[in-house]
Amino acid sequence: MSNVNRRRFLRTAALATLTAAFSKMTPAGQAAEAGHSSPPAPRRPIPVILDTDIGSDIDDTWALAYLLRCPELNLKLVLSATGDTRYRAKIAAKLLQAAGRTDVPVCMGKNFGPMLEKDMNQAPWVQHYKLEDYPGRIVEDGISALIETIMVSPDPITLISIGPATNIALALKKEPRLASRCRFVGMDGSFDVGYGGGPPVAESNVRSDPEALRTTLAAAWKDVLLTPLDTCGNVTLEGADYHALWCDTKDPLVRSVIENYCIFAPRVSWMICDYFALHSTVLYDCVAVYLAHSEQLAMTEPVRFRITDDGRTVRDPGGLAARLALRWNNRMAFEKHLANRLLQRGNT
Ligand SMILES: [Ca+2]
Repeated sequence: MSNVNRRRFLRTAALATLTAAFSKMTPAGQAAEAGHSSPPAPRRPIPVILDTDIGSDIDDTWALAYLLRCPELNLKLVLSATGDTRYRAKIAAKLLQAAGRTDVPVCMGKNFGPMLEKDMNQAPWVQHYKLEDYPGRIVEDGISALIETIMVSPDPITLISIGPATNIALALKKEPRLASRCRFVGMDGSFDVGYGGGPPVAESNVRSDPEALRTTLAAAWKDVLLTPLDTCGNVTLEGADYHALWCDTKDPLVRSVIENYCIFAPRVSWMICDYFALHSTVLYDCVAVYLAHSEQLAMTEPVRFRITDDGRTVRDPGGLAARLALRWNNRMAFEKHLANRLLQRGNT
């Protein structure tokens, strides 16, 4: 090759390399190269499982409705936890049906038999509802369904636990490897703050089954993130946003939540809930659903702690490890976000 031809060849080869490199760039990369910004590519929805004791306190019902309004989350199944898990599954199924989400399997966790009528605070809502009429899948052995869903998922599942950890501990005993394939996000504990802003207490989910939560948190999860009462214990909807939800009778999902609240309010035994036309109860479980897709509005920190036999969570340098959302960056912004999602006011 002559010198002229060699230079021509090298110039052509260099140009071809540059052209190839540029053509491999994403449109965003090309835009950035050209000095333009472009919106970030949307993230794939996070596959989640909801383990819930829906049917006792009303916050689980709000939390499931909120989850269904989060495009960041892809609900793979609902698992009912503790007590009469068939009663709880009926509420979940009817709510999913109202939302048009019968693609979501409804699975029953370990059934502890009939509950007292006075503890089934939403029973009238499902009095005539039959699980057999749910158009989607109903699974009696929910523990096996939980394990199978996690083990076959190509993407790590985020397990959202908003009830006692009874089912999860049972699943871990059957298949310990499931933890390494999941993130765990739970509504558990009370560290510096208790109910109503009082001193730390034995929080209900922990107190109901302390041993199950010990077993659960000792497993090798990809990540453990908890909202204790310190953050979830003071979230409510009120004022104009609550009024908008109260009046949103055209939305079958929101209407179902409000129907449940109207049934729950005069039945609940542990508080006088005569304010149900004006504001919600404390929506503890909604915070766990939020933390499954964002931590922007809360501050988290790693903490080690032990779980006492009476259900208290006590800091202990040699204890279980988790990240805790102990304080809000902006609780009011979270309440606004929650109302906006339920009211389908844009993707904020
Ligand atoms: Ca709950």
